[in-house]
Amino acid sequence: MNGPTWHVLGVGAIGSLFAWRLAEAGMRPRLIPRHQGAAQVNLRFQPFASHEFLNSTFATDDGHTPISHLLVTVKAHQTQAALASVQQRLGSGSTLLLLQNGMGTLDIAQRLCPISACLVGSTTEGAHRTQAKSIIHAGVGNTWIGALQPELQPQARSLSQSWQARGLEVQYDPNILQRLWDKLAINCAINPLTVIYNCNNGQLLEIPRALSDMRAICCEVEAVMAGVGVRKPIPGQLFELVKSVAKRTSGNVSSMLQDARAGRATEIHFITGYLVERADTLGIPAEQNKAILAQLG
Ligand code: KPL
Repeated sequence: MNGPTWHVLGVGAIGSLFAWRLAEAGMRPRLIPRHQGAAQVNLRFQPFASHEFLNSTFATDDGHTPISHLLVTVKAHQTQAALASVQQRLGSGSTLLLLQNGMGTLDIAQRLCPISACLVGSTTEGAHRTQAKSIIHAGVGNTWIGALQPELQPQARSLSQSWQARGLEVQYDPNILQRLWDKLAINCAINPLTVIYNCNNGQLLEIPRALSDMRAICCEVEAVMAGVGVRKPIPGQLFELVKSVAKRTSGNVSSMLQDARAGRATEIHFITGYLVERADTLGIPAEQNKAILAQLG
């Protein structure tokens, strides 16, 4: 049994990692590359803690078949254009799973695909792509799936169960909003700092100024999360979470640093920008995050 065909929109590091896992689970994903072209693409993976590289060939999208299951892993700022390009092929029976950094893309998906089911996920897996286009799985993390609309929660639960049954390591989280905010906090406190200090995630823990910036960012995010009502403020808890992710993904080049080094647009407006917007709405000062947004935005 192959199960449903998953189309993967966004074949960066995380999209490729999940496409690879779906393929290993026998699910034959179809990749939707930015530019239509070859009928298949070859990807080269280095599994976590391995020196070996594995090669895999993936079928690409044919550009017209209706899409029943869509994994959205494009950069947050590419969501609008990427979804608009497949919108006509999504219907009332389609399921979208957004697995992206940042917040605000669910609103875009619901606006563009109002009759499809939009589920959300959060992952702390660390992966990056080298110049030679190899995907390096540099840090093992966790992946949660859920839904922000109560009526879609059973669908999110059954999706994670069916992926688990195929050996994929994902979990259903009935409180996915908390996970999304935790991930936003992680991205606010790690990604921009790796750009400012031009270092891998783990090196942030060794640079005293970076560490104190990280603490300040976490305090501000904690205050906003409390204001939004998603996390009871236990002082220092978020800082510990962020440090543990930086340690677990220490060898990884954050996605924002990969983008900055390649001269591409970054997700700063969907990460720090989103946080600052919420802080302003709630009247919470977020000076450290505002300074970062001014520097990198
Ligand atoms: O999400 C990430 C990213 O790089 O975007 C982390 C978890 C920080 C891993 O690098």
